[in-house]
Amino acid sequence: MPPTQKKIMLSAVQPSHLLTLGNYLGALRNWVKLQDDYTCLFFAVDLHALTVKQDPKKLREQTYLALATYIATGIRPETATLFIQSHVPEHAELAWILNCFIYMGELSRMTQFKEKSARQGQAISAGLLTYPALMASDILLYQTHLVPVGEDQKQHIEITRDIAIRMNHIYEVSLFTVPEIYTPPVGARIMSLQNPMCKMSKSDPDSNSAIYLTDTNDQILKKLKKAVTDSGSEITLDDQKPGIQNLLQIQAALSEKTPSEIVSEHTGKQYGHLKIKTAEKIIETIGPIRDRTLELMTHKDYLHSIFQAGAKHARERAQKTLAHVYDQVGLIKGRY
Ligand code: ATP
Ligand code: LTN
Repeated sequence: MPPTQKKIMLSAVQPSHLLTLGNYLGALRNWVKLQDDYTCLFFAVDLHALTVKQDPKKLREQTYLALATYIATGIRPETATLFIQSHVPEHAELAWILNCFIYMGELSRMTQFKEKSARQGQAISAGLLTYPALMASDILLYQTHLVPVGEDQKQHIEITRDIAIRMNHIYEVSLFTVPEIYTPPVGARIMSLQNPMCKMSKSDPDSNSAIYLTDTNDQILKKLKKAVTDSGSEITLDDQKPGIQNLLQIQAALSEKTPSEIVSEHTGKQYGHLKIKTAEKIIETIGPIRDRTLELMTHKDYLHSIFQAGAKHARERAQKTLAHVYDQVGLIKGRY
């Protein structure tokens, strides 16, 4: 299909820590798989990362690292637009408008807000609450058709759709395309290696809970060996064994097989065997991505040139939507 006729696909990751195997299976590798069928925009949401406490130096480094990881996993910078959220000021500008069309009740019901604010104690930033308005802005600015994300982001895509429909209805004009979500059949929710009832999360303070995409082979093997499993010793598809289900999901996702096929491959084997095999599979996939990411991190000028060009291109698109929205809501034309 000629590039101009392709639909828009867009997604992003927060550079709030090192990227994880969950980010890879739930998001990044699906971007790679789908990239040829869409006009793609992928970015690092550094403004979103600020909703929880960040070390400025680390945030900068992690932002480079996120972009480097996108390229290392196979996103082609020649065809996809890669950029950093804060380099396109229209994201924050549209977010303000959207904030005026989202209800407090909707925001406070978000699972991510409830979970993250519970961890913050007294000091819960307003940004954590209004996070979905900025995310909706990220998506709606580009008239996006498809958003490939992990399962935990379903609620945020739903609220984005609701705002788009609401504003299109209020102004009786098509301000925004209503986006669809894509979640993968396997790997949409990888669980923590230390607590298989919780999602693997890059900001989990226990570094044994997650495989980072920059982990060495040795670290991967050690983390898998330490992974919390369940009582019993038989490898079966059983919801009462969440630790084992998680390892089966990871292996299935990495080998493009179903979890039951993985179970058959382990008939008569013990948990320890499953852990080693899972580690080997992770190393096989993550190893080359890690090496390429670290190599790209030694070429920051190259990375810089990619995300500078990406921001310029993204802004051209974003400005069109923002100008239309400003006009429709009744703001006097200024700089546009
Ligand atoms: P944080 O801990 O900072 O909230 P995170 O690890 O949850 O970070 P995000 O930046 O919020 O990661 O998510 C980036 C993308 O990765 C999203 O599409 C999200 O759905 C996906 N994702 C995150 N964690 C997982 C997981 N455990 N399994 C599958 N997909 C995941
Ligand atoms: N909230 C997302 C990250 C994110 C995003 C986006 C994903 C911010 N803006 C736009 C897809 C599209 C998360 O994964 N926590």
